[in-house]
Amino acid sequence: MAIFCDQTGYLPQSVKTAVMTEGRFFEVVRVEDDLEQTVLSGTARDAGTDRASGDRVSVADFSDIRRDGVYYIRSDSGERSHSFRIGKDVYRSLQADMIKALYYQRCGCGLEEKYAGVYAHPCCHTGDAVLWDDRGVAKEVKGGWHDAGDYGRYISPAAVAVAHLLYAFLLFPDSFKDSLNIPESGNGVPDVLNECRYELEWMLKMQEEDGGAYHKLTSVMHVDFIMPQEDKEQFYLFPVSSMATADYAASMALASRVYRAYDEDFADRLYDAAVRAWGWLEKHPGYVGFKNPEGCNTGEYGDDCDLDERLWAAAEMLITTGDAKYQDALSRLMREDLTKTDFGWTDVSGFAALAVLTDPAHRAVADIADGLRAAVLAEADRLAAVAEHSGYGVAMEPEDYVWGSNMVVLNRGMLLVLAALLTEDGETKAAYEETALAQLHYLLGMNATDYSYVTGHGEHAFRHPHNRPTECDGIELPMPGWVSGGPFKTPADDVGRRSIPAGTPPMKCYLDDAACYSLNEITIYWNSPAVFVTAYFNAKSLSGEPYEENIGAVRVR
Ligand code: 9MR
Ligand code: ZN
Repeated sequence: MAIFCDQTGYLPQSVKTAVMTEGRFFEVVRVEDDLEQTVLSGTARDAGTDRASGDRVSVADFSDIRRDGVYYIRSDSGERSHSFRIGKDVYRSLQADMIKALYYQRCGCGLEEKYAGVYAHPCCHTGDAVLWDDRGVAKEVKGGWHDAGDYGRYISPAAVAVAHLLYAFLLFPDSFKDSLNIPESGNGVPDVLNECRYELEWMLKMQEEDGGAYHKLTSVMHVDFIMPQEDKEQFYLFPVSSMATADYAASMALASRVYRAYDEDFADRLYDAAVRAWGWLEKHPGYVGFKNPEGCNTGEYGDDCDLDERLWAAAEMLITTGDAKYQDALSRLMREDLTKTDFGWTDVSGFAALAVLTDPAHRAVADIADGLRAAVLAEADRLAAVAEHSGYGVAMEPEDYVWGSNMVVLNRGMLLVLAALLTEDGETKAAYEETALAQLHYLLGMNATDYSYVTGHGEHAFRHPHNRPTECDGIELPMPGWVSGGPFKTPADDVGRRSIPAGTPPMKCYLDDAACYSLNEITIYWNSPAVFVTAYFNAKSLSGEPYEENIGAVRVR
């Protein structure tokens, strides 16, 4: 028997639940100094058998407790949960750490002790890259974030990660006031934008003369577990793909809007890159895919459809430029059979909805906006129903536990946040928010493995990410703030395959083992949606409801 809770904690005004796998009677104990006091007792609600975990569960509701403090939950059979906090700032350092984690991925520069502490290391990956298709051509493409536990850098994941963060900043700016202690801190620009700029400056180098964006910048094979500065492999610029170029156009257009208020010149460079990328897309209306060449095992990020990427690009171009020609492109793409609600690297259609529906100037015609809004709300309702049937309150069906399932959880959290933003009716809005918050609770420990999937946050946080520097820096603990990929129903790495018996329920197919790259890697685009969801709740909790004001225009629609 066990009791699973959000190990970081709960906001005072929010719904608060924990999941018990046996037994029904529970007590919530408040801990202050050495004093323990039972502040609430009750009977957990039977929630039947949870399909994704196979667990028979009941749900303990302790929403009535609102007082700041440290608590834990115990059952009549003597089980106890990890301790957690109640307070309006419980997710504050979480958000900061999840953004700061990206700083540790910076490539092409040294990480100084002043900012990186024990994780400091010398400069890495400074050599020129050569074109995969024309080895005689060398280019300087230093910079950007290492994508994940490997040292590759890929355009689509980069575009998506930056977009999650920039939208979080645009919509919930009040939750981005903390300094991250990075080299640019104190320059008058919010640190989240400083950190994103490090990635964007690299992206600006990843474009060909004709506007196309290289699909990726990697070595041929992943290197062994060595520090980044020891990796002396040749890096290659792999061919342009239409998926990468459309993601590129979209993210550059979005970024030019965001940075305009801080740095006109930079915004102009981003704008120009976006327009040139769009030009490439116009000249190449057909799908231009990417497949890893024979013998290359670095990330592929393949995709057999580029229409959702083009849809996103058209939406961002329309909103950034106001030019009617993008309206036509957007209308045409809206007629394709595409989801409109995804925020992952393969399927980016949800960003088109985000762009159009949060545009204060309502640049998209009503037809388009109505179509997107209807799609968002329908998907939010579907997800709410899925979460309702999950014993853990998570909006995931058993088959949704794919490689990087925590990204799916968090992208769904984002969609629910967007639905809340679009909803006026107080009760419906609160229900969307509650379900969105439940996705964060799942991530932070209210799940069948008992792990908080964010390093350094929670009494039982995972500690062994598949991340090269973490494995070889000789430091016991990983940097705080990394989101694990999480359970995967059919593990693809040897250790995961060998150690997890066939038939294990999907939500339990997880190991906190650095060898498990398909279960426990970290990536920039698993952190970024977690920042988005967290930022919404921090904005609301730490400074009233500032987003109401920021997206006022949305609510009028
Ligand atoms: O996140 C990616 C996941 O959705 C795919 O199923 C998987 C296999 O193609 O690849 C993941 O991406 C990895 C990338 O290829 C290389 N860098 C590490 C990424 C995370 O595991
Ligand atoms: Zn590097």
